Amino acid sequence: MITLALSKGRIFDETLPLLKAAGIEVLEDPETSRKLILATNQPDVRVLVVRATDVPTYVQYGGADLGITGRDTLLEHGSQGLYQPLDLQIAKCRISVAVRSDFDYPSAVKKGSRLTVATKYVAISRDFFAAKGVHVDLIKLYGSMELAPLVGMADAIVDLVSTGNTLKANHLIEVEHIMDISSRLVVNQAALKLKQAPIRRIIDAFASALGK
Ligand code: PRT
Ligand code: MG
Repeated sequence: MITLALSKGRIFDETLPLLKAAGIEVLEDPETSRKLILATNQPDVRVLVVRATDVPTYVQYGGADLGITGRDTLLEHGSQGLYQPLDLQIAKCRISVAVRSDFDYPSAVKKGSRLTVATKYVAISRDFFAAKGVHVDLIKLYGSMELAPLVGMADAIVDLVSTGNTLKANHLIEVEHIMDISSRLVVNQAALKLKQAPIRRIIDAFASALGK
């Protein structure tokens, strides 16, 4: 049995064409089914539906052989024990610093003042501001980061941006582009040894679907 961990939503949707290229069709829709283990047309391939931030954990501990997860999630989680053979170029976005449009970020940074930053991405933010020599107080949030500057809780946020509509709707502007994000295929290293042929077949099918 080959077990693949996926999160519902954009990653699941954008993975379907890649699975199809590997001859795998998921038999149920995670948006309507309450099942957490989904069968596929291949009797020896199944899909686990897990929280996006839990995908690396499932693969690391062998609950799943493979998973698909954002580079953001991998950087925050760490990638111990994970083999990362492919950048799948799906669920693309960027991770940025954003502030209220009336906040003077360049002078705050220049003056060396301490910046309060609200984010789900504490590790990425810590590394980014440390490399710039900016002192930050980080506030960990789990969602709706955009609110923090609006209610005076933070000077800035570090969050994912794709169209920019969410920032715009909340009167925030992007002031720094930290890095580009896309999703990666991650593989449990022990599973890769034990189930080499079927796992390689999936990696190769994904790679050729990506033109690699
Ligand atoms: O939703 P849940 O709390 O369960 O988990 P999650 O938010 O971690 O999962 P999900 O499915 O929303 O995101 C999974 C992965 O998709 C992320 O880890 C990213 O790698 C990738 N991805 C790509 C995105 C986006 N684009 C994205 N736009 N994840 C989130 N967003 C959010 C962003 O946080 C912001 O709130 O969409 C909003 C911004 O979008 P725009 O288009 O308004 O700029
Ligand atoms: Mg989400």
